[in-house]
This record gives sequence, C-alpha cells and structure tokens, in this order.
Amino acid sequence: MKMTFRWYGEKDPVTLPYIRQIPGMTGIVSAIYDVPVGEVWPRERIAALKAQIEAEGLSFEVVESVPVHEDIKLGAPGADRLIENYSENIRRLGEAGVKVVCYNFMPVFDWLRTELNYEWSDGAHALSYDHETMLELDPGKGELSLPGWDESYTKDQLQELLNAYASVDEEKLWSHLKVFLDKVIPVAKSAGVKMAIHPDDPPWGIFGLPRIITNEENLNRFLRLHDDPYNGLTFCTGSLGASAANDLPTMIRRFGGEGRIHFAHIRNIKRDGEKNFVESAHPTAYGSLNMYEIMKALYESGFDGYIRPDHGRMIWGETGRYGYGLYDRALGSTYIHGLWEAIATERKSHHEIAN
Ligand code: DNO
Repeated sequence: MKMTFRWYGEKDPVTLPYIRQIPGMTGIVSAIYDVPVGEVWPRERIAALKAQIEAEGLSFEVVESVPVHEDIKLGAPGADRLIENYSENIRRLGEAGVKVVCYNFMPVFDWLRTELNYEWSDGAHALSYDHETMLELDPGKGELSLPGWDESYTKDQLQELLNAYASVDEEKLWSHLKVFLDKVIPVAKSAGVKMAIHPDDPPWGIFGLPRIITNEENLNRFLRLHDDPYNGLTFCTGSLGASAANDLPTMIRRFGGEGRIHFAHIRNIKRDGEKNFVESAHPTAYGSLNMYEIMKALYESGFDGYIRPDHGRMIWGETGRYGYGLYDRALGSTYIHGLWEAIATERKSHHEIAN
C-alpha cells in the first residue's frame, strides 16, 4: 500500500511541509478546485500542482475528485459533450503521471451530515449524521450542513435540480452510469489511469434522490457494468460502514481479490441505531468498525493501491476544514501504518517458518 494524504491546495491551512513530516507519507491526493465542473483542466495547472507537490518530496498520483457534472448523471442532452470533457481530463491527468482518479456518482449532494461540531466526551469535535434530523430538513431552504459540497447553487437552482431528478430513479441512474463508464473507461485504460468510484455517503437515498453505490450487491453490479480492471473502487470504510448490513472485510476480500480496489479511505464511525452515526477516532475501540480486520482483509487480498486516512476529528484546538485537519488524520495514518506493519511482519514470519 502507498500512504497518501488529501490536500486542498494553496487555500488548505494544512501545508505540504507539515504533511511530509508524517511518518510513512509518500503522496498527495488533490485536484484542481477552481475550474467549473464539466470544464477541461488546463495542462499548465495540472503541471504546476504536480511540481509543487514533488518539490516537497511527495508524489502526485491520485486525483480526488474529477467531479461528474449533474447533466451526465441526469442523462441530459448536453451529457455527451460533458463526457468528452471528462475524458479529456483523464487523458491529461494520465500524461501528468496520475494513476488513480476518485469520483462519485451521487446526485446533487456529495457527503451529507447533520452536525459539523458534534462534541465527544473528551472535547474532540466531529461530524455526525442523524437520520430523523435529516428528514426534517428542507434542501430547498438551504438548511443543510454540507461539508463535502463544493457547488454553490442558489436556492432556485437547487430546487430546479431536485425537480430534474424527479424522473431519474435508481434504474435510470444505473443506465446513465453505464453510458458514462462505456465512454470513459476505454480512455482511462489507454491513459493508464484507474478509475475508482467512491461509495455514496451515507449509503442510502435521501430527499427522494437515488443513491446506488451503497452495498455489496450494488458494488458488484457496478463492476460488471463495465468489467475491466480500470473500472474500480475507492473503498471508503466510513461511508459503507454507516450501514451495519455491510460486512466490510468480506467485501474487501471479494473485490480486492479481483484487483478492483485501487484506493482505500480508512476511517471509523460509531453507529447509534440504524441510520445514525458519529465520526470517531480511527482505532477499533472508538467506533463500530473493526479496523484490524479491515486492514487484514486489504493485506490478504493483495492490496497494493493507494490508501489515505479519512476524516479526522478536530483536536488540540485545531480549526480548519471539517474532517480535514492535520492532527487527527496524522494520528490515523500512523495507526494504519502500525496495523499494516504488524500484519505484514506476522504474515512474513509465518511464510518463512512454512518454507
Ligand atoms: C469526503 C470525501 C468525498 C469524496 C468524493 C469523491 O470526505 O471522501 O467528498 O472525495 O465523494 O468524489
């Protein structure tokens, strides 16, 4: 596995020199953030970002995200041109040495939470999701806490978009996803870029919008839509783990064993009832996910892709981008490293004894 860290560019309060001091850190996950969704990223901008990252001794091989325009997900008339632009971005990123692109196919919203400053008993702050609260919110009134939502729609635009999705049910969304994959994956393959879809977070439909990248059956359906190693997954433990029905180690062994997991987002969450959760510290003891079993499944499935600590809590007085501070993600990274080193060492010594 190759340890990476997400960085939001110049505006990120967490700096590259700090990131490089995290033990075992090898690469940066980033993107060009200010080009409107659907447009082509200028080559010079990609090159400048790469140079800036490499100047700190880190690699730039993973992009998160190249966002998919809503018209592609809606199957709207302009979708073909937008898919062509998307493909051009993949070609350009491949030329710049990028190996994996993470993206999602969630209608309108990216990750959704109801509280950005949930306070743990030790004073740490984290993001949380409460389903009852979410159901009471009216997205048309701009009442949402949307840490992952980079779009700035006006209320009217948002309402229009929500109306447009009224005719797109899950099956339609699947068919639009297939149109997208059938065009983009061959381009990605020839550009040497592995596509890695991010699961829906949380993994269930909200506000009547369809969400389809949610569980083992649907991940399998996704992989068969365009059955090629370049059509793969970002395995996000926190997103998929929000549903207790998802058996993460089993899913990792299955899809990782097929060589279809290209990127792993590792974090823990504490579930409370069926559809409520709080983001917790990374170690197993703090949440509902068994991180040792997750890392063991990755190791045993032969995972050699990119990995990053996902959302951290805000600790030690740090302020900054929700979920993306330095301290707790750095602790997460070190913890993941520790698990991996222990698992690898144990497996190697077994192997040596057996031979
Ligand atoms: C949240 C992230 C997501 C992810 C996108 C990928 O922290 O994991 O916003 O980047 O869904 O397109």
